[in-house]
Order: sequence, then C-alpha cells, then structure tokens
Amino acid sequence: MTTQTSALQKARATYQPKLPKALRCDNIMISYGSPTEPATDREEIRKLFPSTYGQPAVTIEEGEGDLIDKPIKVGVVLSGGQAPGGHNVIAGLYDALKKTNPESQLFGFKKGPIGVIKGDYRELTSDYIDKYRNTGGFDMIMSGRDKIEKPEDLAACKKNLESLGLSGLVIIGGDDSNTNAAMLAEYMKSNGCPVSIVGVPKTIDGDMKNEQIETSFGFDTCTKTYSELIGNIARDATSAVKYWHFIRLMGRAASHVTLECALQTHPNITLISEEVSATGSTLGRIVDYITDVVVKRAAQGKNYGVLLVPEGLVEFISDIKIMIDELSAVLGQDEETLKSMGNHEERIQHVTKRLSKESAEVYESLPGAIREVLLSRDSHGNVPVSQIETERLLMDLVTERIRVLKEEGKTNAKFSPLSHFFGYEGRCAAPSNYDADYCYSLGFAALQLIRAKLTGFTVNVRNSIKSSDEWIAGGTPVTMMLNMEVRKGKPTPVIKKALVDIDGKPFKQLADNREDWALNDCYVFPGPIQYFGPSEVCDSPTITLKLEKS
Ligand code: FBP
Repeated sequence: MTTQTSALQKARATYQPKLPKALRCDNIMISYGSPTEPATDREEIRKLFPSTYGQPAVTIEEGEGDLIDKPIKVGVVLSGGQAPGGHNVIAGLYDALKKTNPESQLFGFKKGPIGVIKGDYRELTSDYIDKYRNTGGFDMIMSGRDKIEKPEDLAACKKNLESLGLSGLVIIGGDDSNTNAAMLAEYMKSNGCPVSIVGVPKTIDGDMKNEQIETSFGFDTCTKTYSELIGNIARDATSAVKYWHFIRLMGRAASHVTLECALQTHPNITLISEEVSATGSTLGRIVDYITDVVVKRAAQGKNYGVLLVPEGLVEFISDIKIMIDELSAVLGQDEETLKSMGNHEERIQHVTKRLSKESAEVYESLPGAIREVLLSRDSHGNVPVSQIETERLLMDLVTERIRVLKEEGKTNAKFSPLSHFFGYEGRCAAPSNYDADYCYSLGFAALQLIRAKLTGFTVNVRNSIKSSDEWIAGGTPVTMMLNMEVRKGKPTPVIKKALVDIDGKPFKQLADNREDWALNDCYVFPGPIQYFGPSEVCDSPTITLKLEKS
C-alpha cells in the first residue's frame, strides 16, 4: 500500500515531544514510597494477587540508580479502543530503549492481546516507527479487545514472552486492559518468570484517573476534536435557526467527554449520566427536562438548539440500570443456552422470561434495536453502548411530548431534531501537543520501570498542566487501584472507573452556567486543534484537567 503524506503530517513528523526533566537525564533512579493497598475489598484482592499485592508507588528521579543498562528486549501491545497518542507511547518507549543501549530491541505484538497469546509480533525499527511519530491511530501494530484471562492464554503468553527473551511487556490500555496487565504480572511472577509487565493509561473516555494518574491519554485530543464539530454545529444551528441537534458523544460509562465538550462549547442542554444516577432520574424526567427547554426557547422564537448526551446514559437511568444488571446476570448464567439459539427474537423471549416483572417491563418498553444491543457484551463484560442510539430515543420521546403539548395548545414550538454521534471520528485524530508530549513521556517512563524490574504497575506522569520541567513520572501498583465488581454475573477484580464527580469543579462549572446556556445563545466555537502557533492556543490542556488541578 502506498500512502501519501500530507503537508501537516510532514511538519508534524519533526515535532519533538517534551519530556519531564528527570527523564531527560542520563542518570535515573527509582524512589520507593510506602506499601499500598486498594481502597476496598482488600482481602479478596490480596488473595487473588499474592505475589504483586501491596507494592509501593514509585517515582522516577534524577540520580545514580541500579537500573538495567545492558541490551534488553521489550514487547509492546495496544489494547482496546483507539486513542490519539498511542504511537507516541511506542516512540517514547523506543527512544528510551535505544538511549539506554542502542543494541536493545522493541517488538510490537499485533492486533492487541491476541498477538501476545499467539506470539504474533514484528520488530519495531526506527525506519518503521519514524513514519508514525505524532500521528493518530493504532495502525502501527493495530489493536484488539481480546482478554488474556483463561489459564491456557496466560500460559501461552508466558511461553511467548520467554521464548522471545523479553525483559518487559508494555500493555497500552484502559482500566480493563490494565487490570489484565496486573493479572498477567501476577501469573508471571508467581510462576517465577521475571518479565516486567507495565500498563499505560489509555482511553478517550477519561475514566482511568486517580490521585496518581491525572488523565488517560487521548481524552485531550478527542474532546478537542468533538468540540470543534459541536462548535461548527452550533454555528449552523444559529445560522439556519430551524434545527435542534441531538449529539451523542463517546465515553462508555463516565460522562467526562460530554462534560469537557460542554465546558468548551456551552450547549443548551447537557445530560450527565452521573447526575442522572445521583438524582435517581427516570427516562420520563429526562424527557420532561429537555421538553421544558425546547418549549421555553420556542417561546423566545428560538426553534433551534444543541443537546449533548453521553453514550452511556441508559446504564445510569435507575430502572434501566437495574434491568441491565439483571440481564448481565442472565447472560452470564445462560451463556451456552443463548449461544445455541438461532435468532434474536428467541433470545429476547428467553431473557425476558428470566427478568423480574419490573425489569421485563422496562426491557420491553425499549425499541427493538436497543433491546438487541443490550443482549451483547464485549470480552470484558461491558454493554456495547456505542451502538445504542440514545439520541434518537430521546428525539422520538421529546417529539411525542411536544405533539401532545401542541394538541393541548400549550406550545407552538416547531421541533425539527437532527441526530449525530461523535465517537469514532475522534479516536484516531492526530494527537494534540498535550497528548503528543504526555504519551511520549509515558512511553519513556514505562521503560524505566522495566529497567527497575518492576511488574504489575501502571506508569504515570503528574503535574502535566505545568511546564515539562515540573512533570513527575512514576508508577502506580495496579492492585492499589482495584476493586471487586460483578462482571458477567461473577465478582471480578477491576480497576475502579473514575466517574464524573458531581461535587467536583468541572461539574460545578456546568451546573452554575447551564440555565444561562439553556435559554441564551452562549455557544463557544473552539475551532480545530492547532499544532503550531502561540502556546496558549496549542498547548492548553483540557478545561477538566485545569479545573481539577487548580
Ligand atoms: P477503551 O476504554 O478500550 O479505550 O474504549 C473506549 C471506547 O472508545 C468507548 O468510548 C466506546 O464505547 C467503545 O470504546 C467502543 O468500542 P469499540 O471500539 O469496540 O466499538
């Protein structure tokens, strides 16, 4: 395949990402903190991770350390959904490896964790990596959602990592993939295999964050990409003055993407799943709220507007959530029976009978297409919410509500809604300067954890809203971030997702302004990501991160 290179890509290829000061030094050491524990479920997690439980958090500092500097071989794999900056993690890892010892080698496992299980890899050389520096996408080695879980998969990975002679494997993934990294680390260590397994926090959803991990990479670029599009749509809305735009945004469970886009663009209505859950809102109440804003704007002569809805909303609506939990248990228990059924109708009938009366009613009230999607789970047990057209469901319900109000003579609103879904459009965008720098630093730091023979860690870079001289890189033991959750009907260790904190500053900023944004046209049009130009335009992190760290 011949690929043409755009002028921007050529210019971008020469961009040298920034690194924390300690990582720019020739002498690097690891500083160890106190032993760590997870916030909850300690005993269960200790039992499941006897060899890697309780490790201290670490910081990478300038100084004389005893890190490995002989030639080593390291593997890398991309896991789960695409996120801008993945290629830069690999470039940072590669550059760190070559800086330490030019004879070291990097191998990329192809198509996600299945590549590690099958031993499908390629060596990543400078010629190959250079083509991908500062580009979006995961096409350098591709990604996949397979899970290294079954005993035979763990054994196959061990065999493949050992036969390649690897000192470390870097797993670039979200909460589920980093949990998987911890399971592999535990397996390797408890079987006397000294391969370091290090995770990198990736997901556009922005929900893998905590005290030590400031943000997951990709969140910055994708929210800026979606915000550009939302701004364009808001301009169209105020120009055509005839459409209501219902925009669904990616973010499987947490609403961070939607919240950040709202802070960047000031839409008329923003639904935040975590607030819906906290207030116990039903679908009916949500529809009432939207209808109220549509009617009030129409009374001012504004038959147009912009609404943002997170893709995970349905899972947070109280009655739907109970139904989905029951459904997950049935899907876990009756997996084989359901697989043997020929068509969806048969499956739908089977599960409906197994649900409680209330949940069966909720399930049956949903459109057929949504009922079908709710019957599938990805390899980690998640509902594939990106396939649920919540924006259309809301549009239909609001249309019906307005029809009734019109019949009753209570409004003369002209409601012409259009639907949009922004998800895949943002996941492979060329990384912003923030993501390019952050990712390169994460990759560079991951190598230092391997050189220190640490395993079962997720790499971190903190202080990232400051200048790179002030960034601090280190590692967080994965067991510290775990809790037990029911997945496919069974208690399972997983990294706790960071949902939107409705007492936090980013949500408060939305809550304080949304009445104004609802009725008055306060839209902001952020425009496209800028890679060259004044620092305040090109290097600014997300509003969420700035508010959280201010
Ligand atoms: P990760 O957590 O693996 O990064 O993926 C997140 C995500 O982009 C969600 O926002 C979205 O719901 C999902 O992936 C879509 O999954 P798929 O790529 O399998 O369609």
